[in-house]
Amino acid sequence: MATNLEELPVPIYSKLDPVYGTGSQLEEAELRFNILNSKFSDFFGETPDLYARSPGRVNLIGEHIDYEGYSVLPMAIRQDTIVAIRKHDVSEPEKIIRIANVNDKYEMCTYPADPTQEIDLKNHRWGHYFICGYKGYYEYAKLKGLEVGPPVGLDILVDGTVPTGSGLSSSAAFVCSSTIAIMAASDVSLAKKELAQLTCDCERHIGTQSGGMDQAISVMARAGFAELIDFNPIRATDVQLPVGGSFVIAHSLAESQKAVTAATNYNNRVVECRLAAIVLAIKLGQKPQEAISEVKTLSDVEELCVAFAESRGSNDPGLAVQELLNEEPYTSGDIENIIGENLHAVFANSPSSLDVLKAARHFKLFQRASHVYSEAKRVYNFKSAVSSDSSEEDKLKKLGDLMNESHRSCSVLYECSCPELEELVKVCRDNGAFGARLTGAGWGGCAVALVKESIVPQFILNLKEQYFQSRIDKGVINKNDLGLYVFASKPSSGAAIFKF
Ligand code: NG1
Ligand code: MG
Repeated sequence: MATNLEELPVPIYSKLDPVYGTGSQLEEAELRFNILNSKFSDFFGETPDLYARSPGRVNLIGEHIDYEGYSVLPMAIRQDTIVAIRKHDVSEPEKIIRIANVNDKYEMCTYPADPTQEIDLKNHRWGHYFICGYKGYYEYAKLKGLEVGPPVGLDILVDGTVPTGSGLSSSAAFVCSSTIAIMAASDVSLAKKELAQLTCDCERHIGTQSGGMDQAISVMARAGFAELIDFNPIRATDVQLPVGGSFVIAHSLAESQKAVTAATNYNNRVVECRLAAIVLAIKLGQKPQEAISEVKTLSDVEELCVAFAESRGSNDPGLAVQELLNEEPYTSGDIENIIGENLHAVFANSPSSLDVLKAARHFKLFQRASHVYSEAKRVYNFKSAVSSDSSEEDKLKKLGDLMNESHRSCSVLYECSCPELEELVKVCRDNGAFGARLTGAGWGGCAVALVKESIVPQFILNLKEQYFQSRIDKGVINKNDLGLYVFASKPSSGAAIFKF
């Protein structure tokens, strides 16, 4: 059943409890907002106009397939980013954006108010993520012909609790809360599904060729549910997880800096998938020039692959991959021979793809395409296992198996794991998880494990002992911060605006 919530705008609240509930969580939130308020006046000598919050997420299944057009199944977590904003009056002389952070690890960043400024990708600064949202808002306004007036100065204060570089989408939480803050401060509101698309486009200004999963869940999540997110058009369908199970998130402590490693990791995989799709299309009879201009993703050639599979009595697009692509990595020369075009010409309009070509030695088309088609199928199997009429225990086992298969595919075929994640996933399974896998882009960051609810406290203790203790001893993390690196999470709610 579709929620239809995606047709509504981001809610505006005058109190914290619709988002932060009651008890200790509410108390914590009250404290955060008090600190935000007083630091805001310390920094800027004024009070904010409003606050926007957007959560991080954990992806339960469907990794590295959103940018290939396939559905994914994440849930929002309670950790979020709050952006406090004050828009200067046009009469105020300073046309500067000042972005401060409650955490003094992050120095204040300043930018000109000019929304057409280029983001300096060679010099990564944390404030760039706000500018992504800022630029995106003005591009949207221009596209829709909105009268938004000349750019003015902005005072911004950020408070983020999503651990960075962890695969929990601190970046999307920041980009979404920034975009929502600048829009709300400008009295512009739009339906969540449009906002999800816009914020996805916004984050691409940082130079990663992201799919839209993180922004979609951050904007559209509903408390108590995971969401099946479909793309083209973006849509969210509530998924009620089986009772008796709980998702535990644990950080491998290997930090993955996606904005910095894009050319060899994330964007490299996007390029490999595109090349795999073009080669498949040509092998399945499409004219090379037509394939190069029309085929963008593996989902674009799914129909052709399925038709091929059907001629052999199957309906699995993976069969076309098995039979038509080589397991041996392809050199650029190999691919150019098949497609009859220079690779630099294929990607001439995408500077970040040209960076990938410069850095790549070869392209693993077989492995990447096999992962994508099989992972897309696992998402649907996960969704149907949840809604099947098996016992809750059987459902949990089935979900765990699918998570394990997903991890194996990420690790072996997509090669986006790392030694720390392998060790952590193993520790999770050894301690009784139904299943465990890396979550998010990988190459570091977190694992997610599905665990019987009744054993969660003991499970977390075991992880502390078997994975984290040696790292505490080596000084990698502080013992008192453990709660930030391993915790159980319930599905939390999506973006919201606060005006008090
Ligand atoms: P992380 O790195 O966890 O924020 C990234 C992408 C997602 C998706 C996953 C892999 C961004 C903003 N997000 O997530 O769209 O492709 O990797 O499934 O780049
Ligand atoms: Mg991210």
